Amino acid sequence: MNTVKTLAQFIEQQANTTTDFILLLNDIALSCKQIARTVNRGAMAGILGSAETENIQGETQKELDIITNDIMVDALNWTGRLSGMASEEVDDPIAIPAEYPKGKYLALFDPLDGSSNIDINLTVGTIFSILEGRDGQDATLEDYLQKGTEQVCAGFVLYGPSTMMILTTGQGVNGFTLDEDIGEFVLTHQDMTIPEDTAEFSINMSNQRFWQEPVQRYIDECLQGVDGTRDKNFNMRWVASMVAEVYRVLTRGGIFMYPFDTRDPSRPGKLRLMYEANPMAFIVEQAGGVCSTGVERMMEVTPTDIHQRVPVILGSKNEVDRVVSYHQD
Ligand code: AHM
Ligand code: MG
Repeated sequence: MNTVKTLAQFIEQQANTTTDFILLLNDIALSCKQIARTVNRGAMAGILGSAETENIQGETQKELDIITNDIMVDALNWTGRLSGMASEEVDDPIAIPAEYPKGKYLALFDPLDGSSNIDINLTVGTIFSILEGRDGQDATLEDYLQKGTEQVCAGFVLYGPSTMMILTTGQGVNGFTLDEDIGEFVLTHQDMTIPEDTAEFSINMSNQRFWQEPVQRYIDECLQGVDGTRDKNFNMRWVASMVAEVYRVLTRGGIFMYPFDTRDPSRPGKLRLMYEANPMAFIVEQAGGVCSTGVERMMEVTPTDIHQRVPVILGSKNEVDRVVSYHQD
């Protein structure tokens, strides 16, 4: 028999899952289905382009950044399963309105990652991370500033040719595809693992002059191919959507880097620890890969700011280990 297993059915069968957690995940899945629909309607929904406001990091927000953020907040704030939320698009943590009950989880999310790809109709996604807070209490800023190792769940949803959710609760990584006919995410990619070796790298080469020596050295060796010390040719990809890059790494291996660069000393990298780097690190490690800042395991970075940025080097173990070793040299 060809049995269909939905996301909720799958999670229910995992060890140590509570009803509250299953329902929270269901709420997140529901909001991602709404986002998928909104993204899919594109220009028909009259939502493309800039909202002419800036987020805390000084970036112009797209209409869809705001719309998708509101979808998530509205789906999650009243259910009694969260003690608070934090979003890449909102300056301060988002409190649960006084009229609603508080639960024990904290949800952190980037509602629409890769949003520079919206206007050109390429893959974007939602990234989320679940931490435990203080049950029944309003979350304080300190409650959110936990290391990545404390995450109880991390996932991302890809809005691409098909809509997919990739998820870990610390028991491996599994992929679910949205079956539009039944409106459910169904298990399609069980126990995803990242090959230890790869000959494919992802980095925005236009920033090359700002990189530090270890990354310069690594990329230089890749570019030399069979004529250099690596003795093999490398391929390169850059989608400018972390969700798409990490999905590719999960399916065929690779190394993805948004490394430290010297453009702006106040920004040691582009990607955000709490909404992007930590959830992806949890997923990548659970799939057998590695995620590092270059000098520290990502999930052991002590957060000091909810919006802090970090250098990110992730993917196939042997390549990431090599870049980390260049940092040690
Ligand atoms: P965003 O959250 O504002 O969309 O920014 C994050 C994205 C990542 O998905 C991607 O890896 C990176 O920014 C691309 O940056 P760049 O445009 O510098 O290549
Ligand atoms: Mg992002």
